[in-house]
Amino acid sequence: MDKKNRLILALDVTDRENALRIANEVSDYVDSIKVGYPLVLGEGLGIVKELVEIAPVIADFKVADIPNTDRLICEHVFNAGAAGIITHGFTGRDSLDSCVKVANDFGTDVYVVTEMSHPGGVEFFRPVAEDIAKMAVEAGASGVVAPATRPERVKDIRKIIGEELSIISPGVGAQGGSAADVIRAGADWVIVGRSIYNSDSPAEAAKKICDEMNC
Ligand code: FNU
Repeated sequence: MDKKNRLILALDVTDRENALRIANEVSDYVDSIKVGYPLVLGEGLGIVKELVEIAPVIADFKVADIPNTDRLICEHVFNAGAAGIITHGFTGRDSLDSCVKVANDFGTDVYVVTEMSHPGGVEFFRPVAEDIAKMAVEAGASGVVAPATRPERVKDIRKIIGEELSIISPGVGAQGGSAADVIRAGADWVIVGRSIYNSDSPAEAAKKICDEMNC
């Protein structure tokens, strides 16, 4: 992903019309658009084919299954045109290897969740986040997902993964995190949803976050 704006839009609206309108409005300010279950279950995987005309798409399916099922999911997502996919890591190395192999075949990216950004994200993830980050490096993932709500954890995870892997970081705005703080802590991109797509002016909201990150 080209690092121009350091901003990834989390497009969790559920209908095509709003999705395309918002994506077009913010396209100058985002490096990628993240789609997940809300939009794809609402509109089908075909929405990815439409969105890639506007910006590269990351599919946030938090893939977490056996290697064969993971492979099938990744193939569908990359055949639809996505440039990247978010997977879980707690399913183990063989499952992650399966996703990375498909991504390598397509020339696309795998981002592995280390510790989730919501309050419950510390309950089970906290003790394993570092191990998952290490595994992401060893498996040849492109990057990891780490919480903007806890910049200190982004710092910890950056120490483990080094400079080669990217950190994409959700939790800015609606979840309480600050874009400038988490970029300073070592994140490469912030992922922002509600603060942009619920705004009266998504473009202005996106621009404001970009401006904040010139830190
Ligand atoms: P917003 N997301 C997250 N935390 O929030 N993929 C994680 O730990 C994680 C994610 C996603 O709060 C979430 O599903 F691994 O409205 C949503 O799509 O700004 C987005 O990041 C945050 O949305």
